[in-house]
Amino acid sequence: MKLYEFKAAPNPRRVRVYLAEKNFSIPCEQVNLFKGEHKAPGFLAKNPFARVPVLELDDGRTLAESMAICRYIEELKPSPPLFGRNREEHAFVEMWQRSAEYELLFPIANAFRHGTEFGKGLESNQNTAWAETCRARALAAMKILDAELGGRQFVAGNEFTVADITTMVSIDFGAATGAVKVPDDMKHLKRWHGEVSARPSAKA
Ligand SMILES: N[C@@H](CCC(=O)N[C@@H](CS)C(=O)NCC(=O)O)C(=O)O
Repeated sequence: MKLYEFKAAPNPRRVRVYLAEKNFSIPCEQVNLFKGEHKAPGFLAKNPFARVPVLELDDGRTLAESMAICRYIEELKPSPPLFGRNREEHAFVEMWQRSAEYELLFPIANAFRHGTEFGKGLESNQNTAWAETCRARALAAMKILDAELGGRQFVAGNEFTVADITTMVSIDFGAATGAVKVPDDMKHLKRWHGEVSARPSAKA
């Protein structure tokens, strides 16, 4: 197997953090998005959507989508379980992972792409009003997560899961790019962020 990824991008980091939690290593190849390498014919043959990460399987087939890649590895190495242990946990992890992706990661990514100087490299037609809308959506999602985390240790329950990975990577990307930052008064979200950031996998 081989993982095509880009160190500076948040979605590939989700897979890297996941692999670190699993203690599972896969050879990686960097695809530089700022140089447009994801739009070269060789890479488009692997993922016509021109996005990273992509996992190339041993038989040559390619699997795109961060969570599809993580699920594939989960079947290969079930322990420790990062998608939950039973029907109920699977469902709640799915809900919170998907909510983090849709309500946090996508708005933060768009606030970055449409509202920052660096984002111009990826978004030729920037729309700053859209960036502001996305920023407000991300802050609204953070407020909800802050309230949820007042009642439990991790995003989907009392175990660390892929829902924490997507949430942490989104928040870190928002902060690193200056697109959206967690407000200081969101104490539960900050407590949780401190804890997940202290895990060795957060360095991935
Ligand atoms: N849903 C996809 C999203 C992948 C994605 O958007 N990747 C970004 C990097 S974080 C990308 O490749 N962007 C290329 C571009 O915008 O041109 C996944 O999780 O795999």
